[in-house]
Amino acid sequence: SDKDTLTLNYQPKFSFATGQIVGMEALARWPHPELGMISPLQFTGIAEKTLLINPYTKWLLRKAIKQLASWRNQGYPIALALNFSMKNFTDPSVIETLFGLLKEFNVPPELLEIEITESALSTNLSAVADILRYLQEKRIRIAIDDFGTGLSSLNYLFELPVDVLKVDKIFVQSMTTNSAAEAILRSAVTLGHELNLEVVAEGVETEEQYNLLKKIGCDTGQGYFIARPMPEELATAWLESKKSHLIFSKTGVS
Ligand code: G
Ligand code: MN
Repeated sequence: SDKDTLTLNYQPKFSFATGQIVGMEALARWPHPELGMISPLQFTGIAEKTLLINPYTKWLLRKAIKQLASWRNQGYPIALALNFSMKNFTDPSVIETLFGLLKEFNVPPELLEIEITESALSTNLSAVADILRYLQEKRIRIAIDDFGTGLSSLNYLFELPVDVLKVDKIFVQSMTTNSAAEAILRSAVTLGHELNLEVVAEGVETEEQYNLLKKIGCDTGQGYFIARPMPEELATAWLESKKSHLIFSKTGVS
C-alpha cells in the first residue's frame, strides 16, 4: 500500500553544553516521489516538513511513538520531536490517538515534542492555542519551528504556550559571515532564555557555526555537522555508537 512507501527518518538533537544527544526529530520521507502527481521536489518538501498529513497521520504517529518506546526500552531515554501541520488540529481524533499511543507504549508525554511552523499558525491562532494549551497541560512540549522566518512571529510567543524555540537554519548558515545573522541569533537566545524557553539552532553544518553557537549560549542544535536525518536502523546504530558523550575534535565528531 501507499503507507509502505512512506517512511520516517530521524535526526539527532544535541546539547551545546554537554555534547550529549538529547533527542531526535522524526522527518517523513517519500522514497518514490515519481509516483505522485505533484512535482517530486515539491512533494518531498511538504512530506519532509509536515510529518502528520492526512491520510497517514495516525499511521505515522504510531510508527514514531513505537520507535520512541523502542529506544527508551533499549536504554536511550531521548525525546522525540514531531512536525505537526495545521490540519491535525482540526481533527480531534488525532489528539485522541496520540494520547492512546503514549499509553499503549508506556511513553511519558514529556518525551514528546510537537513542532509547529509559524506559517502553519498564521490562521486560526486562538483555536490552535487552545489545543496547544491542552497538550502542554498533559506535559507534551511545544516547539515553534523555523523561528524568525514566518509572519509576525513574535506575537506567538505571548499568545501560545511554548517551551522550545527552534531558530531557522537561514540564520545559522549565515552567522559566521553576516553580522546581522549573528545578532539575530544572539537576540533569539536572549529572548528565549528571558521566556524560559529552550533555544535550538537548526542547520548546524560546520565546526565554526557549532563553536559560535556554543559561545553565545544556544542550548541545543541540529545539523549535518553532527548527523543527517537517518533511517530507523542507522539512527539506532548511531545512538549505540554515541552511547555516552560526544567528543569534539578538530576533525569533527569522534
Ligand atoms: O522545518 P524543519 O526545521 O522541521 O525542517 C528540517 C529540515 O532541515 C529537514 O528537511 C532536514 O533534512 C533539514 N536539515 C537538517 N539539518 C540540516 C543542515 O545541517 N543543513 C541543511 N541545509 N538542512 C538541514
Ligand atoms: Mn521541524
